[in-house]
Amino acid sequence: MSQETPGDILVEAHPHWRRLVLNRPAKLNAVDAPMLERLIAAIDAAEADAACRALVLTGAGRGFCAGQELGPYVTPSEAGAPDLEALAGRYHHEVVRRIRASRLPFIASVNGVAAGAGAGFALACDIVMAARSAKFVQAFVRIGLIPDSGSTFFLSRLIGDARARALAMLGDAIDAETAERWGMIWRAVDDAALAGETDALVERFVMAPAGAMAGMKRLFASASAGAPLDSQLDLEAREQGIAGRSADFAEGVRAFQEKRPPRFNQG
Ligand code: T3D
Repeated sequence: MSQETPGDILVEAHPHWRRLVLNRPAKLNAVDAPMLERLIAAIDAAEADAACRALVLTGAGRGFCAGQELGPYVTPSEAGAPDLEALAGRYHHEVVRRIRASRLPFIASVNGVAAGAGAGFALACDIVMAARSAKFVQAFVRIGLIPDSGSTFFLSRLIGDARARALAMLGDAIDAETAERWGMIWRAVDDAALAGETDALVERFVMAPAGAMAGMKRLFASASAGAPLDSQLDLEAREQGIAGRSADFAEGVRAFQEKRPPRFNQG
């Protein structure tokens, strides 16, 4: 494992996966534009590494991510109000777009509070695993904003309109167990078990057929965008054609017939 430490984004590189750590623990890993630029660059670098098969996103210290840093940059002043449309579009939403468009499975390992855009980043990931003490807060309304970073999209699809609206409009925190019960996240685990459970999960992705993972991401992107069944069936057939021509499929069938575990990603 190698570790780059550019400061607020730590990149822990393992042979076939990377852990990206949001690292501003004194502010519960609140983000600003330069930090998000570095996060985007770290995602792009993992994407460009053909050997990389999965990414873990987590936070340093007791928080996962407290959303946009509420500092001078976003504080309205005599010079005027900040341009939040540009800020969201160029930075926060680029993170969400990249996670969703990536060929790589993303695991959010939510070690503590995920608030505002921080909750959006977690929910954009393919699998969300959270420490039992972690909380999810649609904090936007508390400061007079609307939920961005994909929050209205993800919440209404994951937990339904009634709960999504209540969380967004009230800004109440929910704990990880409630989030699991509501289907917002994959699993809540004991705090002490989070790191180990995350590593066990990412190792499964390392062994999984990478082409099939990328195909699934394309399919879920289309399905969750609200594609009609007919076009989704066409897309599934096309993706299955790609998967069916892959070395991983040949290996998977052989392994099944030979009653042994498959060795994917060799071809
Ligand atoms: O263009 C755009 O669209 C902009 C993008 C907007 C997207 C957004 O994310 S808007 C939402 C921004 N985030 C928030 O409103 C959350 C603010 N934070 C909180 O509400 C609370 O901190 C939490 C509920 C997350 C956690 O509460 P708690 O009691 O566990 O911790 P704390 O004591 O409030 O915070 C600990 C420290 O982190 C504290 O600093 P201190 O007093 O110890 O020096 C606090 O100020 C700092 N901190 C927490 N969140 C932020 C922050 N500092 C700057 N920015 C933050 N977002």
